Amino acid sequence: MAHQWRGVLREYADRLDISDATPIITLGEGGTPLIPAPALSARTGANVWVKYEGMNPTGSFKDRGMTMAVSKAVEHGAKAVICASTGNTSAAAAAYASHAGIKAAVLVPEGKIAMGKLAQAIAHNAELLQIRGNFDDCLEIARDLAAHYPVHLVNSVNNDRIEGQKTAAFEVVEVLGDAPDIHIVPIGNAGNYTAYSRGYGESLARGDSTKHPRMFGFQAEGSAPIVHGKIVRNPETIASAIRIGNPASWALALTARELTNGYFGAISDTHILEAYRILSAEVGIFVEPASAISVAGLLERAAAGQIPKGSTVVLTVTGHGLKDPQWALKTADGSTITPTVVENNTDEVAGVLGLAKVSV
Ligand code: AN7
Repeated sequence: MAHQWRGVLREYADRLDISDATPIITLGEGGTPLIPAPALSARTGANVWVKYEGMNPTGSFKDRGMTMAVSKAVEHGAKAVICASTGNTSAAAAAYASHAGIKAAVLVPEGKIAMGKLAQAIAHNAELLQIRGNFDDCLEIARDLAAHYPVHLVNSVNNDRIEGQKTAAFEVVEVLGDAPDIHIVPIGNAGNYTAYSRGYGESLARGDSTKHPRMFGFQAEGSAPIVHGKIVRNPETIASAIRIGNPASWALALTARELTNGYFGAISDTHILEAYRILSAEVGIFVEPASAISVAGLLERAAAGQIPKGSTVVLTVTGHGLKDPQWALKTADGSTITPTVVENNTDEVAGVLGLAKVSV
């Protein structure tokens, strides 16, 4: 009989703070594929793997943390959860809250989240409010509400989120048989950077791996507070998921970088979109722009001579391309691709495809 993956709380029950009193609110998250990327290995000389987190139930890595956060919220008697979001957290919060039969309220920056994510939150029956401000403003309000009203905060300032997300590192270690040499993630609030670092640290302590990977994290150039060491008041990037100027897990990320001899870098939107295209066209993996920054970061570090030949590198690509597909249809000069229209006729189609007829 086929074995069905049971979601990260059940699969890793022994490594999470859950008990018989914890209701397991799961949509089967985790167990995502770790995919070899020969085209990226060829470009860099490293042994490159892609952890495809878009394969989670709501299409992003946020599900790993949300199963934990919503399960613990329900255990504590919460009837409603709240979060601020650039889109993916709100989609996950909405889905897990609806599954649990509780309410979700989500605050998003007006006009700045991808259509797919907006649709998800509404489809899953969340109370979605667009705030006239950016993500950082939304988070401040969400924290304020959680402090003074009966709503449970499920942003990654809630440690349960980080705990759930650390399971991705466990999966990588199980598949590779050890930790990689380098692990690269996008950075928004730096929650995931922190979570992987914790997961790898625990794997090492258990004896499941022999080393801690160097953790590399990348922010978009117009939204790179950690890289530049100061809050960005008006963050800008086409990678809307990581348009964050004052990361919630900033301090934790600095500690994780120290611990792992890690690295933080900034990438331009142009290079993000180039990497986005390389990943979809040469590796066959479709992600949203924020996720492609892991690929762009790899290529930038390789060009700088900072990726040793033959080293094992894992890139986490955090969200599915179908959430924000418009970027796939844009050319480098910014115009939109319109597929060619052809008459309903085989010879016409063959002509447009440049096919010459074979004689039989
Ligand atoms: C696709 O949904 O912050 O550094 O509110 O959606 O752990 O914040 C999303 C973040 C990377 C950054 N890739 O992760 C939100 C939100 C994608 C994301 C990140 C996000 P963190």
